Parts: sequence; structure tokens; C-alpha cells
Amino acid sequence: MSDSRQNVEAGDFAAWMRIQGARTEAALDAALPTITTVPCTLHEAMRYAVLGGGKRVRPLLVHAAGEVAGAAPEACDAAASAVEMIHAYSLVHDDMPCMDDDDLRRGRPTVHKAYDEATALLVGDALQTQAFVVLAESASLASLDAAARLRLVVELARASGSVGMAGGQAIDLQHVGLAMSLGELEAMHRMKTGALLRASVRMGAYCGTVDEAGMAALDRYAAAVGLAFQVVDDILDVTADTATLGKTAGKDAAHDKPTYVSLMGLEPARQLAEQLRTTAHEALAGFGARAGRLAELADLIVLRSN
Ligand code: GRG
Repeated sequence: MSDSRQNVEAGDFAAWMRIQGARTEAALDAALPTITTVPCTLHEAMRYAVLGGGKRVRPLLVHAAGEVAGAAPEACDAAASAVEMIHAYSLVHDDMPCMDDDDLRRGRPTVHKAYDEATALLVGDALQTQAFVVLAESASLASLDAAARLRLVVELARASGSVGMAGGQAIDLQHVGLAMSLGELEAMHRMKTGALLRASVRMGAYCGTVDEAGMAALDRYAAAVGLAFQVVDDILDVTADTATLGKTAGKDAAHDKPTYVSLMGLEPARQLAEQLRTTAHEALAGFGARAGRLAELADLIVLRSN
């Protein structure tokens, strides 16, 4: 895969996103077993869950942080694929009847609807382990030393597990129909959604080189965009329609879930998202033009319509 970054004029964010999106699609395609590999139905369902949909925000964050760190785009492809596989697994499991019970994801029937529940469970399980196969085996990470490669594995494992995404999901499920303070809501979302977004930024940086102060600045950026992503998700759940979202709108209220909108109101939630965007931009100040894509991604995350 050739590095097309140089071909994109500075500031041409839409073209950059298209190029990174195509890179991610190709890298995921290559990293997933083919549909003729036994068990064929499981592999077909894994590919259905991952390929041809989604905004690819996490892979974009990996590549943008990689640009700050001077990382090889090929190394970022592997890290981006691994993060997106974990994200896709979380969506497949989240949509199952035992969790959020949804029929629509990325504008298509959810995996347990297109296949069946047992297949959906196994798709999530297998995508989770495949993510770590990619980090351990990918030739495009061969330029990294063993310690850096191990950091990628630990970063993704921690962000996905019981002190990250899975733990946040557990807290979320425990609080359906119950009151939650804003502090508790924030802590839950920092785990459930924020941890993987933060890991995306840190893994992009680990694919290259960033000093301690730089990593702390990237962490401040990632914490702000991670929370902003969820605040905006809560806003869109009440303001956008199902066709635009590609998933069922209005589900938070229907499930009686505490959200930023239900706790703060719509306008204060919008102001919070805007404040977080400013915080994200401020965190990048020391990087100059190298962090241009990260700044544009903060704008995308806050100003998105789906
Ligand atoms: C099942 C362990 C486990 C965890 C599930 C992330 C998650 C935890 C569930 C998803 C529920 C949800 C809708 C959360 C709101 C924020 C979010 C992660 C939205 C989906 O991510 P996008 O918008 O999706 O990046 P696309 O399809 O664009 O990739």
C-alpha cells in the first residue's frame, strides 16, 4: 500500500478522510479471514460486521496521531485495523437482545438479525481475538521494536476490558432506569466510549515517536474528544432520525437511560460539546501543523450529523 499522504494538499480534510478510509477498508479486508475459510459462515458474518460501513473515527484518529508522531502509515494501518475490529465487536454484542437489543446498525440489519444470536456472539469473540493477532503478527509493524509492539497490545487490551469499554458497558447496563449524577455519567462514558477513542490516539502515537510531554498533550486531546463524542451521540439520539444515524434514533429515552441531554438539557449539552472541542484544540497547540488532522477530527466529532 503506497503512502498517499503527500498527495493530499494541507487542509483538504475530505480527501484525507477518503484516502484513510480506503486504506482502512483495504487493511481490514486483508486482516480478516476470507469467506471460503472454514467455518465459512462465521467468517462471512465477521466481514459483514466490519466491512463497508461506519464512520471509521477510530482508524482516522490512529492515522492522525501517527502523523503527529512521524509514524509509518503502514504501521498505523495495523493499529487502526485492530482498534476497528474491537469497536465492531462491541457494536455486534451491544446490539444483541441481552444488551441493547437493536435491529439496525450502520443502516443494515444487525448481525444477530442477519445471521443468528449464537453467530453474533461468536463474531464478537472472534473479532476481539483477531485484533490481537493483527497487532502480534502484522508485517507492517515489523519496524517497531518489541517494547513498542507490546505497548500497542497492552493499550488496546486495557481500553477494551473491564477497566475500559467492557467495564463501562457493565456500569451502563446496571443503571438502566436508575438515577445517575453527571459525574457518574462522565466516569461511565470515559470507560465505555472514551477508552477506545483514547487508545486510538495513543496507539497512533506509539506507531511513531512522541516524548512524554507530547503524549500527555495527546492524552488531554483524547480525553476531550472521547467525552465530546459521547455528548454528541446523546444529542444526536434526540435530534437526528434513524435514516441519518443508520441506527435506531431515540433509544436512550426509550430505554430510560441517563444521558447528557436528560441530565443537562439539550442546549447545555451542546455547549459542553463545544467546550470540549476548544479543550481538544488547546491541547494540540504545541504540535503546530503536524496536528492539523487531529484538530479537524475534533471538529468532525463535535459537528457531525450521524
Ligand atoms: C459489548 C463490551 C461491549 C461494549 C459495548 C461501545 C459500546 C460498548 C456500545 C455501543 C453503544 C453505543 C451506541 C454507544 C454510543 C457511542 C458509540 C460507541 C457509538 C457507535 O460508534 P460510532 O458512531 O459507530 O463510531 P460507527 O458505526 O460509525 O463505527
